[in-house]
Amino acid sequence: MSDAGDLDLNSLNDEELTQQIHDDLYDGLKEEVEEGVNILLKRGWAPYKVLTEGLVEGMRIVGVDFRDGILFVPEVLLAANSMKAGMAILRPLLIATGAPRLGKMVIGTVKGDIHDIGKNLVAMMMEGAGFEVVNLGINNPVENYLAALDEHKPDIIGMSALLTTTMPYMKVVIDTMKEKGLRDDFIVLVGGAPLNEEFAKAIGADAYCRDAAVAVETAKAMMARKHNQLAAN
Ligand code: B1M
Repeated sequence: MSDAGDLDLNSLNDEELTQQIHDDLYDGLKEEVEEGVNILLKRGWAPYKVLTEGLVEGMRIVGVDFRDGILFVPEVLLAANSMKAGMAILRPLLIATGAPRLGKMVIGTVKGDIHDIGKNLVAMMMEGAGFEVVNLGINNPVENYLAALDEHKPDIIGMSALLTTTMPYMKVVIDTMKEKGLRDDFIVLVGGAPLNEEFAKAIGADAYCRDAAVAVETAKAMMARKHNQLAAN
């Protein structure tokens, strides 16, 4: 999409640089994406603004061209790696808030699905908001979730799915929790591009989270409700 060549990223204004980060992400130019992120941070941009306006928007554009058959898996993998490199710079900044511990969450991408950028972003934002997060990674069968619930005793279980073929697996996890009498012990939050509120309701989740910011707000609200209920009993 772009010819990054010997372009001096420092010479670009904020708008041009943001655009250039989108192009470099699209082209899978990891080092250029890292440099762009660092420059915006040095210019005083908040880490969350760099994340949403630089990286997430860049990946949205990649997604459109992937859908339309303009980009293919190898190129999208390079873009994903560049995005992850940018996220790695932002992660400590988003997490270092010193916020008090609000609760614990176990999160993972469901079985059959290897998309992890969105899930990792949710994990990062939750940590930044003061939640302890246990990240189970990708391709998790129900057994992984159950083992993590047993081992880590979280307040919240989060599941991510990016494919229409893998999202039904969330119901397998919730149904298994019900069978084992565990469902009501945990707040179940679900997210991922193909989901919506109706789906979350239909499978018996507590809430659908459109994005990472909504996940944080929903988790906070549900934890407050849980504490109020405990206090009332
Ligand atoms: Co894939 N892929 N992909 N892919 N990929 C999509 C999802 C797709 C929509 C692309 C398209 O056609 N437009 C399409 C799915 C179509 C469908 O099911 N209807 C698709 C496909 C088809 C595939 C393959 C089948 C392609 C193939 O092999 N032929 C294959 C499947 C592999 C598998 O999983 N078994 C595949 C592979 C890949 C790559 C490996 C190349 C790569 C993943 C790399 C990685 O993740 N490490 C990849 C990518 C990068 C994408 C797109 C382009 C970008 C996804 C992403 O990272 N978005 C994606 C297109 C798209 O989504 N528009 C696409 C950025 C991220 C920040 O957003 O993940 O939505 P998102 O997360 C958001 C929210 O959804 C929410 O918060 C996040 C942050 O705000 N959220 C949660 C997510 N999880 C949450 C969990 C929560 C709460 C909120 O818990 C509480």
